[in-house]
Amino acid sequence: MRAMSTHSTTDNSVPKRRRGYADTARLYVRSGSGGMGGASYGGTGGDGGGIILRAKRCGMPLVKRVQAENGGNSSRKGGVRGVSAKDVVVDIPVGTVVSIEQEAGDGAVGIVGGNTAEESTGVGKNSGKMHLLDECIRDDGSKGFDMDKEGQTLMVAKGGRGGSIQTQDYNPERGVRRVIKLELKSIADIGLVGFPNAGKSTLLTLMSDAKPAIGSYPFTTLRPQIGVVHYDNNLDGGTILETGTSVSSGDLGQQANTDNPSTAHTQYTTVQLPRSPIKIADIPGIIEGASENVGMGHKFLRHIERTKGLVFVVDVNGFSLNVDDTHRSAAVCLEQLVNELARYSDGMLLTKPCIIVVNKIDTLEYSDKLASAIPDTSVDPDETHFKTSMFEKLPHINEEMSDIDSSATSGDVTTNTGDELRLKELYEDIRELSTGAGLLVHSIVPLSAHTGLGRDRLKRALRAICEDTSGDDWDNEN
Ligand SMILES: Nc1nc2c(ncn2[C@@H]2O[C@H](COP(=O)(O)OP(=O)(O)OP(=O)(O)O)[C@@H](O)[C@H]2O)c(=O)[nH]1
Ligand SMILES: [Mg+2]
Repeated sequence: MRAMSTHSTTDNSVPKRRRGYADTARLYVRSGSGGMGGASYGGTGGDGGGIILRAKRCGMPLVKRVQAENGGNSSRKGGVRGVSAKDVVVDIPVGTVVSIEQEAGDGAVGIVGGNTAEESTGVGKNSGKMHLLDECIRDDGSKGFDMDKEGQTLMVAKGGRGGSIQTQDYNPERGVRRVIKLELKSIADIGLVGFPNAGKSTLLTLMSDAKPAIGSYPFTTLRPQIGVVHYDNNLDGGTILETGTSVSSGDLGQQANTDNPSTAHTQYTTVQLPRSPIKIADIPGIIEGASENVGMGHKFLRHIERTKGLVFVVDVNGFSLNVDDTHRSAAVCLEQLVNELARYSDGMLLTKPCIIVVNKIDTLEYSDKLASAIPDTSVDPDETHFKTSMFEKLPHINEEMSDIDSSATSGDVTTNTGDELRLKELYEDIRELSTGAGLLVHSIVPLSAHTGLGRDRLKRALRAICEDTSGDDWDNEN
């Protein structure tokens, strides 16, 4: 069995928390050519190293080029059998679709034969057979493969076989050079995470056309549901595209006189492009201990691994699983959720931008006034990119916003109610937690999935997250 070396994305030096989640990547791969055989004494050259992709729970590889060594030549003195080169293994995220973007060179491409994958490496011992990209033909005739199971391996460039009695004139086969395209499949743009009963499915119903089951008992949702949030151009602001038309100045509405620019002027029509809809995944509730497989366990978190962002949904009144269970405040629920997510796949879910929805705000006194006291940070994605937590820019609710009772509930409410204090405290707790955990919080959205209060703010925040150019830029910024 041949040795292998690994280009693991977990080995690089980019800090875990700030690594971006690029959806696509290109990888130039070059497998090694075989070594020369020895015609006069029947010697066999070593095989060239191959390039293998392995599905793991990780980000896209940061390397752009991967090259394997050539096999050693056969020699009377050094060894009748030349030394075979190591295969190179590159880890890529589970859920990546691999295809060939470009073949490089001429005769170097598509060499059939060479070492078989099973022989060449010990990779994927527990993950079944190694797949060979050259043998994975899609319906449209192109070569491509979906890496959707953890541990799956795919040989994307085979090493050339060493020259031997079986090859013409003992000449070796050459390696393969090609550009491989890696694309992450995504089931949804946004994932909802929260304790059971927080109102995730009710929120999905409010925001989208989905009709998930809703129940006043924990674990109503048993499998992921997808809802599509549509954006109305007039209400939600479509992209304005300006198109120019040259029109003869003395003859508006007639044929444009483009031959004589002095008499022509430009008229603009504005066109609103529709905002693309956003897909939201509602998954079963998570409770503390999920990483040890309590409740529904982590089974469903993989459905939100490939989203652009997360929405943490907490019930403003907190949560208890049953009457005998300890009651947890909304802030404690959020903390436990964050802890559970941190234990999942090295905390990769916490690298995504997120929104924190404080749901069931309608159960508070003066809910709409209280809701407006929480600053709206749903910036237009065209104007600003948020690469760090918005909380770093948000005011402390006590300092700059003075008191909720004067700024938000002026008029009919003059004193702090218990609800006001609770919301203030929650805001500060969330700020502390998100700063401590390094969350990329876009905003806190006070919401009532029942009455629709906060719906537009959430829509804007979702759009800001989805339209923000994520990915590699984040690495450079942080
Ligand atoms: N008062 C109030 N009740 C709500 C609100 N949103 C949801 N509820 C209620 O909370 C309960 C749980 O709602 P679900 O949407 O099923 O909660 P979930 O988070 O999907 O729960 P699981 O599927 O068990 O994880 C239901 O009785 C809802 O009617 C809200 O904004 N206000
Ligand atoms: Mg549900």
